Amino acid sequence: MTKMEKVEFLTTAVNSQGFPKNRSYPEIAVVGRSNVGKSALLNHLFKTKGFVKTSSTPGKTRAIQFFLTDDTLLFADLPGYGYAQVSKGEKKKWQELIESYLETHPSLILFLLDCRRTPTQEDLMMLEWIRANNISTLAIITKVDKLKQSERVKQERLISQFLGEIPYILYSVPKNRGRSPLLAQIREVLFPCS
Ligand SMILES: Nc1nc2c(ncn2[C@@H]2O[C@H](COP(=O)(O)OP(=O)(O)OP(=O)(O)O)[C@@H](O)[C@H]2O)c(=O)[nH]1
Ligand SMILES: [Mg+2]
Repeated sequence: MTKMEKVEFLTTAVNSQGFPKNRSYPEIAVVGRSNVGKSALLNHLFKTKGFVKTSSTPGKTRAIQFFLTDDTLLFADLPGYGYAQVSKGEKKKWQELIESYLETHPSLILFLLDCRRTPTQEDLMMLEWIRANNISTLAIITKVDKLKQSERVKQERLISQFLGEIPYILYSVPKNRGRSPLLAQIREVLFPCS
């Protein structure tokens, strides 16, 4: 179920008309600010390199990419918010796209936060939206390889205070950290009886 033995790219959506027609699978939405590591996390989870597009240029993912794994689970890689270098009109379009997707109520949200950063106003808006809509959420603190132990502990405390009751996992793609606990959590939330 969460073996990640088969990974298929399903479709790209720039608006709600582009969402997959078959919505009978449990869906996992990957959200967070631009450059936080959403696409890299999915490649790591899928054990695919370069399959999900990652970028050193923030704000590159301007659409939602949908993936189906093991014929059972749908992943949505959402565009990142908070990228300053885009026009107001474009920002509004992305925001509408993210909102229209989240309103379809995915089964689980993976809410990514960069370990080096203080959560922003937009992260707070996301958190409040998650609470208001009561959707199962797992936070992922990304890029933990980028901080020394002492700094990491400090940042973990700050971010966990921000998250409150929401559970979180520390993640690093190059150190191969966080993948197994994340898969275990996904199983527990989405397939509790299996
Ligand atoms: N050191 C390190 N770098 C990472 C990690 N995860 C992601 N990155 C790097 O961070 C950059 C951004 O990663 P992406 O996965 O493209 O970020 P994104 O959240 O998908 O960005 P948008 O699609 O623009 O919203 C890339 O250069 C990744 O290689 C990590 O765990 N450790
Ligand atoms: Mg991306």
